[in-house]
Order: sequence, then structure tokens, then C-alpha cells
Amino acid sequence: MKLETRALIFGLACCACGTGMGAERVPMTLWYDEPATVWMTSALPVGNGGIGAMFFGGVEREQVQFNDKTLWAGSTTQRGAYQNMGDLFFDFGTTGECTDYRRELSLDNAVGTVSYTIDGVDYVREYFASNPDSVIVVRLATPGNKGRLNFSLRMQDAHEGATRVVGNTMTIGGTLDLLSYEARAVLRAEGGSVESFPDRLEVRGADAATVILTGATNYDLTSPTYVTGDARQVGERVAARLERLEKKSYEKLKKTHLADYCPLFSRVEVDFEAGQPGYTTDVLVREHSDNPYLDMLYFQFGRYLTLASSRGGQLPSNLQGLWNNVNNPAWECDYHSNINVQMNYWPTEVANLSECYAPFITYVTAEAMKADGPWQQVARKENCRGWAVHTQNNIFGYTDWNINRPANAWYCTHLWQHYAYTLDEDYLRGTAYPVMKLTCEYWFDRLTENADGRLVAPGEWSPEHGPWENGVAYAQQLIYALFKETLAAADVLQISDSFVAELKDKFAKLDNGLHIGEWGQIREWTKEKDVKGDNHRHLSHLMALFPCHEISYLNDKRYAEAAKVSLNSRGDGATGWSRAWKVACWARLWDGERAYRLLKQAQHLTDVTYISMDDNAGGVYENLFCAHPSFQIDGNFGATAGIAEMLIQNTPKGIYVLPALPAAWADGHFTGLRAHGGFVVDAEWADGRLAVATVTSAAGGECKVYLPGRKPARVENARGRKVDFSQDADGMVTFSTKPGKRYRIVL
Ligand code: FUC
Repeated sequence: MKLETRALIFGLACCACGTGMGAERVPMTLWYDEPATVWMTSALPVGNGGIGAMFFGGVEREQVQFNDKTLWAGSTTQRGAYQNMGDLFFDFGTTGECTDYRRELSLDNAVGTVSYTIDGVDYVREYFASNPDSVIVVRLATPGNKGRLNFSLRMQDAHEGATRVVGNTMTIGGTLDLLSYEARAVLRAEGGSVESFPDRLEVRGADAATVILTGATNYDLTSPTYVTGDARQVGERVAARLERLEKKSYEKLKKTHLADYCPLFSRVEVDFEAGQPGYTTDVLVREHSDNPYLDMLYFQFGRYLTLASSRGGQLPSNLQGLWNNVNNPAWECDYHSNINVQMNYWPTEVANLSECYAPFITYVTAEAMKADGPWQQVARKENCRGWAVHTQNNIFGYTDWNINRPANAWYCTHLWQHYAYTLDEDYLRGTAYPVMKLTCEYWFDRLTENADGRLVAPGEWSPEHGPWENGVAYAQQLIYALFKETLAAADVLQISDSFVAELKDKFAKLDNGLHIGEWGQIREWTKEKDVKGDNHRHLSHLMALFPCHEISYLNDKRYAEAAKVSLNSRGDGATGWSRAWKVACWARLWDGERAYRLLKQAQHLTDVTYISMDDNAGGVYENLFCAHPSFQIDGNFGATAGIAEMLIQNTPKGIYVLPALPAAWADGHFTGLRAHGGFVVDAEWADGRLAVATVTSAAGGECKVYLPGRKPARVENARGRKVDFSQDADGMVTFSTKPGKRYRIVL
């Protein structure tokens, strides 16, 4: 079947989004010429931020495995694990030769498509997850061949519960340790007949069919028991969702989905002057990984996954976003507090998906502020105010494995980042500041003075590495960021009470965790010797380089040089998230070639699905999920953040556009990346040199853009009028902006 025919039938062309994309934008599509065989490595994900599915695109049999991000086994006293919810199986009974097979996932419109031809009949399916309608939709059709669609549909509970079939609706449901869940699928056929059997629905001679699937649990983060309502109420909620959509046609469901998704996704374009290749995505990764299209696609895949796994609701994306097909996933598919959940949110703001930060913020603030809640009890055990967490966390406040006290400061840096990008003062006052303040109080109670009179955190470690000591770099750098950002927040909010006075005092005495060791490295511990060539995957002593902001060539250069020594000592080997972190670190050190080299290594094609720390086992699967291995989504988000960091940076002094551009991306442009201060930035470059940067100011105020060694020809407003600017000796260009206005810096 021709591509154009498919596009016509399903309105799949980019213009369906109504964004004007297509003409000028390179389509962002993952595509394959075979069905998926392995869930982890080749099935493709759709998600609406809370529920999601993986489709295989099978010809004789299709499997659509689905999840709800809140479906967990475990409780407030038991770790448990994130659970699979169930599967839909479509059996087509087709036996003829299959030709023209294509399976794809469009990131531009978040629609999956499978198409092929058997015995002259074209089969086309579509898959999407709608955020506004809270459903997953599968559409099946035989365009141009009326009455040729035949299949049977089964629904399978991942916990071996029975499936109920009533009319054209199938339901699964049950109760785990704490939670009740239910999922329902409604089948609508156009033409032909639908017959119900106790275990399946049979469609015969239809023109087309739509399956609408949804699921829910009675999880409630804000309830002291973590549950609101019983199994019956969950069922009622699920049923009500589907009843509301009873009269909504497939076309309308899709239109609602596109109208919601496309404006969010199309906010950012990154173009390294590479067109869509004519080969499949697995071939792209395996044989052409130097094609910059892969970098464009991988960048946008992280944005796609953010929208698909982190919109609305009360829970952040987990170790696999929200996709999981087993009940005993690696590391419980949980919330790890020592890099993983944080990395999931590294790209969110810069990649212009600020709304998607909400679930993480909701989760952290709700748990941290629960009076005598489980996180506060961790602090009480240590005679501290505030709250703290261990490394592993389920969704019921249960927290175990090694304590990770500085994670509270790390989470707070995220709360601050959301403000730094949005300048939303109501959010800062009402949501972020109270948690930041409480977290500072935890450290007021915990910090002790060392022999030099500096304040240090006693008994800390570098996550999963080395001894427990006083004043390790990881803890100090994070507490330093917490104190500094809380003081900045107090300043914005014009708070000057006794707490702020104490904070100022303690901040002045706090060890900042930056100490240069005997071989020129950033010291990881205070007593323990740093071993040259220690290649541990965590870069915990480099928090101040990335994601924090203290180490920069625009601050004291000695620490930037020392960070370089430390990074070189750690080496380039790593898997999954660790390589992505290194991409971002080298970008912060303005070394685009090194960052690029690491990115290429991070995109190494693998099919290893078991847990391994072997450098050669990690990389990406052919579906572009990041392989720790096993699949861990943090590496996807980390790579998107790393690529963004190569294109734009918040330096301590201003915005740096193209700070780490590799030769491989010598020509290109981006639009819609965000920077601190409410600025949205577009840039065009050629031969590796910035040509034009456009800044849109959301909140007004002074804009500072770092242009070392370059003198702008002019700065102009949207009407082409000259705007006054100054440039200092370092190259920092400063001009004032008005809210909502655009400014072009022409070089
Ligand atoms: C951290 C890492 C592991 C793994 C786990 C989920 O503890 O050290 O490598 O990513 O999280």
C-alpha cells in the first residue's frame, strides 16, 4: 500500500495536527518493516501521561500490553513493585502472504500505525493514547475493502483474574495488597457482526472496528491510607469514562487527541539538516548512527516519552516511565532517589514541557509536607525536623535500602528549577518554598562542624560507592545548592525572618563540597583516597557540574578543570543513564566533540534485556528505549537533556547558545528551547557558528546572552527596530525585554 493512501485514509499527514508542520519540519518517526518480537526491545509505546500501552504490530496476532502508572503491589510497610495491568490479544486468522508491512510511531502526532497487505486486502491499524479522554484507542480497518475485517479479541488480566465479557465490553479487575484496579475495553464494529463469548468477542465481516481501552486504580497520594474509594467505585469511574465517549466517533476521538498533543509536541524543533532516511529505525541505529537524524529523533523521543508518561496525576514517571509487562520488574520499576527519578525530569523544562513537571512536583511536595508522614518519620528517627528518604521508594511512602539524605536537597533543586524557568511566584510561594524551607531545617538539625569550623553532613556516602564519611562531596554540593536556592527564593518572595537569618549564617559556614585533590581531581570523599581510573557509574562528586550549576568556566575555572580531570578518570565507558549524564557533563565543560562521542556510545544498539553493568551491554534497543540494561527510561531523558545542554545552557551569568556544538551538527536550527528567566530561544547556525538567536521573553526583565568572541551586528525587536544592548569584556550581551516580546540577536 502506498504511503500517500495511508495518509489520506487516516489523515496521518503532519498537517492533521493543525500545526502547519510537514511542509518545513522533518517528520519524526520511528518505523520498522517487521512486527515487534520482544516487548522490551521492539514493541512501541503510547501513553497519555497516566495510562499507556505497548503494541507489537503482529500480523496473525496482535498484542497490546497496557499499564496504569498507579498500579502497584506493596503497601505502606512492604516495598512491592510496579505491576503490569493486562493485555489485549487480537487474533486475525489471516494466513496468506503478507506484503508491504510497515510499523511506525509518529512522534509528531503520537499515533502508532501498522499497515500491510494480504491477498489484495490492505489492513491498517492505528494506536494512540488520549490525555483529554483518558483512553487508549486501537483502530482496525481494511480500507477500500468493505466487510473484510475479521478477528477475535481477548483481554487478559496480568494477575490471572477472570475476564468478564458483557455485550461488547470486556472487563478485568481485582485487588492487590492495597489497591483495587479495573480495566475495560469496548469494541465497536462498523458493518459486520460482533458476537460475545465467555472469553472473547468475535468480529466477522466488518469494515472497520475501534477498541477503546481504559483503566484505573483507587490509589490516592493525598490520602493517609493512599487509597480513596473501593473496588466498586474504581469500576464506576472506569465505566463512566467509557460511557461519556459512547457517542464519540473514532474520528472525533483522534481529533481531540491531536488537538491536545500536537501543540505541546510542536513547541520545539531541533534540526541538524538531516532529512528522514529511507531505511528503518533499527538500520538507522545499527548502520547509520552518525546520521544526525538519529540525534534529532532521539532528542524528540525523550520529549515524546515525557508527554506520554508524565502528564497530570500524582506520580512521576518511574524507572520505565510507565511501561512494564511483568510483575517483578528490575528494581521494582520504582522511584530511585539517587539519580533515576531526577534524571527523568532533566529535560522537562528546557524542552518546553513545563506542564509535565507537575506530577514530580506533586509527588515530592505531597510526601514531604505530610505531617508525620513516612518521609517525615525518617527525619524524626534522626531527631531532625523536615523529611528524608532512602534510595528505593514505592508509591505508598514506603522507603528503604540505604538512606539517601541529600536526596531531599536534590529534589528541592528540581522545585527551584521549575521556578527558575517559569518565574511563577505563586508556585514558589505556595508550593516550592515551604518544602525548601522544611528541607533546610532538616539540615540545620543534622549538620555538624568539622575541625575547620565548616558545616558538614555527618555520615554520608557517594551513592552506591565507597565508605560512609563526614562531608562527602555529593552531600555538600547538594546542600550548598539547596541553601543557595532557598536564599534566592526568600529574596524573590521578600522574606526576611529568623529562618532566613539562620540560613544566611549557616550558608556562610557551609562546606561547598568543592575540594581539589592531589591529582587535580574534585575530591569525592574527605578521608578515602580517590583512585585514578575508578570508573564507577555514579558521578556523585560532580553534582555541582551537572545538574547543579556551581562548576562552570564562568565561575572559578580551577573547579571546571578539576571536574574535567575527574570525568576523564571515570572514563567514557558506562551504560544507560550514566553515559547520558556524561554527555551533559561534557556539554557543561563546553566540549561538544566529547559530548557527541559519548552520545554515539549511548546510542549503541543492544538487545540485552537482563540487568548488566557491562559497557557493551548498554545503549539503545531498536525501539529506542534506553538499555541500562534492562530497559531504564532515565537514560532516554538524560540523553534528551544532554543534547539540549549541547545546544543551550543556563550559565551562572547568562544564556549560552550553542555552547557545545559538535562538527556533526555544523549546520542547523532549533526553535522553542527554554532558558532560566522565562526566556524561549530559537537559533540558527551555519558552519558551526551561531548566525541568529531569537529570544522571546515571557516575563520581561534583563536578558543576558553569552557570546564569547562574537560581536552582535544588532539586536532588534519583532518589528525590526534596533534595541540597545551592551556587551562586557567576557562577551556577555545584555538588553532589556518586555513581557511577551521577541528579540533577534543578529551576528
Ligand atoms: C541506581 C543505579 C543502578 C540502577 C538503579 C535503578 O541505584 O546505581 O545502576 O540504575 O538505580
